[in-house]
Amino acid sequence: MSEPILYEAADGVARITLNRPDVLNAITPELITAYGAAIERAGSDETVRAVLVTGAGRGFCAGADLNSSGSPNRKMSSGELLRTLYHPAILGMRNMPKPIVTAVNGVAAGAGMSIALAGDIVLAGQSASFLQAFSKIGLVPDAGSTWFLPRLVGDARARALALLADRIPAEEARQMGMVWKVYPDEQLAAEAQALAARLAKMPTRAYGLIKAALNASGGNSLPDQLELEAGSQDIASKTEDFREGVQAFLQKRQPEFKGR
Ligand code: T3D
Repeated sequence: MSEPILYEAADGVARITLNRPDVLNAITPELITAYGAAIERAGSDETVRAVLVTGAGRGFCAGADLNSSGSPNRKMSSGELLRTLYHPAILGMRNMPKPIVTAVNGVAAGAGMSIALAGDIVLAGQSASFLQAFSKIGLVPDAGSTWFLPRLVGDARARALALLADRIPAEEARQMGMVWKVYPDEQLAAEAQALAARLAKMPTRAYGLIKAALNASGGNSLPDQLELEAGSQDIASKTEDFREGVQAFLQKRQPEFKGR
């Protein structure tokens, strides 16, 4: 049986591929366990400075595998499964102090849509689509969808998406604010790789601080957020990359950031 997650790292970019193409990369406990481990591995590898997540075949991820989710033999309840396997993976993505590009190459449904939206920059192929499939089978959105969606698309759209479970084409998802850019399908992989490679050459420590500040902003008052920014700037302004960035500007050349 092939591995449910493929992991390769080169030139500062870790590429994580959801790999059950016959079932649109539907999530089994084995897949989400391996995915969480891959996220952790990318986070702790100092040579990795950007992460790219995509799906094998014609789908990104069809959410929980309904063969295993619906099985009466399953050992864990839904809540246990989410708490022990999905949450570390989603939180691992959000808390990783490195940028994550999710390249949505086909349908992203249910928890697969949550994984897509947990990326820092979401790209999509023209034929990709987004589907809050949960209510269609009598479930509620999980793996972060009720947190990500209102923030990305606003409350009215989040409610309609969750309640109606309509399949939203990539371009409409971009217009709603879920997706940064949409590319012709045949260009998506190269564009996503180029973007991840570009991010891997940027000031990684500042990126980590930017992610942390944006993560905190939803729950912070303006004074608290200003304080957090000042503290983050204290750290960023002491990095080698800041010194290099200023020198490069003054010398009218491109900076060579080392991620330190
Ligand atoms: O307890 C818990 O686990 C709680 C956690 C829940 C988290 C969740 O994510 S709940 C939501 C689960 N996902 C869904 O309900 C989506 C189900 N899939 C679909 O609605 C459709 O497949 C899609 C809209 C995603 C794509 O449609 P389409 O027409 O492009 O493809 P298809 O023909 O339906 O699917 C292709 C194959 O993948 C097909 O297999 P076959 O007939 O070729 O042998 C289909 O059965 C399989 N597949 C698709 N989604 C799943 C799946 N197999 C298992 N689980 C799936 N989720």
